[in-house]
Amino acid sequence: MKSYPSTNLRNVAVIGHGKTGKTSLLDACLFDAGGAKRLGSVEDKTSAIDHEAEELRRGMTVSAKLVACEWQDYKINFLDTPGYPDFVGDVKGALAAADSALIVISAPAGIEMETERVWQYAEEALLPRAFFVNKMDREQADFDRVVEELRVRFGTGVVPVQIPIGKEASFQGVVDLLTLRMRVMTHDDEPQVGEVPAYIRAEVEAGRQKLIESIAEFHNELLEKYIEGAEITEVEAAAALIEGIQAGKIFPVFCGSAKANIGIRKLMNSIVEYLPTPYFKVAIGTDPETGNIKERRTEDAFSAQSFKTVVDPFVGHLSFLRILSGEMRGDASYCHPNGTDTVRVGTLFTMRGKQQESLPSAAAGDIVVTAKLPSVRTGDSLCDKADAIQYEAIETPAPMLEMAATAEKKGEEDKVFSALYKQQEEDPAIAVTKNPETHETLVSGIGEVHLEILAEKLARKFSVTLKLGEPKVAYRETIRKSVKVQGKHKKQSGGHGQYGDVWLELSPQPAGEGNAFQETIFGGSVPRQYIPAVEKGVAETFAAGIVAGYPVTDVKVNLYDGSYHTVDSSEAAFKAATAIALKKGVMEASPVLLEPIDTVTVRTPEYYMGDVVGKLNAKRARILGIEHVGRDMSRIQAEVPVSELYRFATDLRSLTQGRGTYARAFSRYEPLADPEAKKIIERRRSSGEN
Ligand SMILES: Nc1nc2c(ncn2[C@@H]2O[C@H](COP(=O)(O)OP(=O)(O)OP(=O)(O)O)[C@@H](O)[C@H]2O)c(=O)[nH]1
Ligand SMILES: [Mg+2]
Repeated sequence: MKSYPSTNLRNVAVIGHGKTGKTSLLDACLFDAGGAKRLGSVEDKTSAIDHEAEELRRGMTVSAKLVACEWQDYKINFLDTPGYPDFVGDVKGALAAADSALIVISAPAGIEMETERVWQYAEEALLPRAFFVNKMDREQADFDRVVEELRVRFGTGVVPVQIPIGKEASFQGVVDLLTLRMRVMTHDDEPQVGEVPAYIRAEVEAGRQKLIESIAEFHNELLEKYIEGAEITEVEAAAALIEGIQAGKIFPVFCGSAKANIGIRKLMNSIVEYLPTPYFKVAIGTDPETGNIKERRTEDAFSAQSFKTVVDPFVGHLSFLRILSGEMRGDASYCHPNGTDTVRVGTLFTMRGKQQESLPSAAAGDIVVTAKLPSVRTGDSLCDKADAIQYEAIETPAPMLEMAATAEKKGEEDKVFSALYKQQEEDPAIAVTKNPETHETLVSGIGEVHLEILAEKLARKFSVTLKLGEPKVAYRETIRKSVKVQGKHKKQSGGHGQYGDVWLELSPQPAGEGNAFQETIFGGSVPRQYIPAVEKGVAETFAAGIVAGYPVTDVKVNLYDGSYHTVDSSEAAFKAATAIALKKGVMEASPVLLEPIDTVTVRTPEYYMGDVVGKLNAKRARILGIEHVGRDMSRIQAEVPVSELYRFATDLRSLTQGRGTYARAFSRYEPLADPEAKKIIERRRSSGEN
């Protein structure tokens, strides 16, 4: 593909609720732009974009794609994104790389759960936004109703710039309200392009009038002219419209049908005309040496940021880069301020969904793909050596669901975990940690589908089977009162005997202090050389646990008396005696189980706040506070036992129509009351682990 100058580029993130037809829309764009020989279909599994096995199996996008379309003398870099909320990481990456967002709406369904959420992400990314009302060919498609809904939810800046001709089965084309040109599909599939016919002229005129009114509302000069009744030319209206869109005040609405390939060419024309070029973008970063703020413009030295990484044993390591300034060339070396290395870039590519195509070079504002840069992670910067700049990392969503990871096949642990780390490079929303207390490897992600697909990807790409299960809770044991106990280990029948005898005083330490060991032996009742063995015995017995096999904590042990035998005493005998004393002592000292408690911060629409609080209460939570944040959101702070938090992500999603999110952090340990404590002790005993 040839390279396009910055002014002739458009970078558009295509976002929206699942199944609204984002991928189908881009299949149609690709076909109309000559980038695909036939019109791909998600339904028939012939999409040029959704092609990964996990996508074909489910009929949904799980990973963002670059879909470059050459349209007239422009290149539109579309970024297709998943609608399913577990893949929000890819949506945010795409928004970071784009200059505008196209929000796809299903005409029969109108605004859905994710519509509001993606709108908010695009708003936070300060991107101009436009709507595409898709599926106009479907029953119950009602353009006017959808527009009304959008205006109620997102304000009067939402303005249709097209109107549909016909609807449902008879939907046949769209009229552009500014140019007053239309394009309709006729029965023999030959498009008819031209002036608006007489029978819809009145409707079109009314739509145009409304459009001009709306544009004028956001443009003082035009408003004056409008009030005076002066004529507003098409050029004036278009200029004001573009200004309003780019300022994030006007949100144009387009419509069509991806499946019937109607309205798609007009959409691409409008994208070229109305949506921003990257030419004027000013990127802000810092000097990696001094940390001072730096600005970059199109003509400055080269800089780029990676917004997505693909790791695949067949395709290799692909980095998706957004060029923020200067020109990028293939076969060149660039500075990589996030690492210590200089990276050597090979061929530059663009992608039409799954298909790669090489590029001779790429201008500022373009989106390119490079292979074999394993040190470059998502969010990293690349730049000219002479004038280095580093951009702020791209936000990764906080994981909400944590599961224990093991290998299905014994002995494959290393293979599974190394595959897991590789996949994490591709998907930074996955976190892999090790719990030092339970010795489990934990994998966290956004939700169940996210982790399910992770396991499927590991199987397909690395031929390993990852097993996911409920993580063990890291309970602990402690005591409530002080006791004195004796432990005596004595075997003296025949041969070399064993003899160890200790008196220990166990007492509770303040919570969180940990264990302590002390000796106050007087007169050598336990000889010096055996004291380290006693201390070691304490550490080992406490680590293995006594009541239910969980580590004993916050206990002070004082070795204050004992006895020995000149021949039969040994380190091993004193260790054994210590274990006997502790097992008896802890059981006598009012032992309790401690459970970990997390502080949880939930964000939910206010409307669902009551249900969420109810759910938290059922999970033995202590509500610390409820605050009003933003327009209609609540923030709930609570302390919740870790054992109750498993699958909370799933509960929260179903309670809040997918709009609630939460973050958690370890707070402290707290005594666990019966009957929970009894249940855990029973479970542990019956599993034979203790
Ligand atoms: N009738 C009709 N069906 C459509 C249209 N566009 C898409 N579909 C169908 O809607 C379903 C979902 O389409 P996709 O393109 O996969 O939707 P998506 O928004 O990419 O979905 P996710 O990737 O899951 O977010 C498929 O069965 C499409 O065939 C349309 O304009 N008209
Ligand atoms: Mg899709």
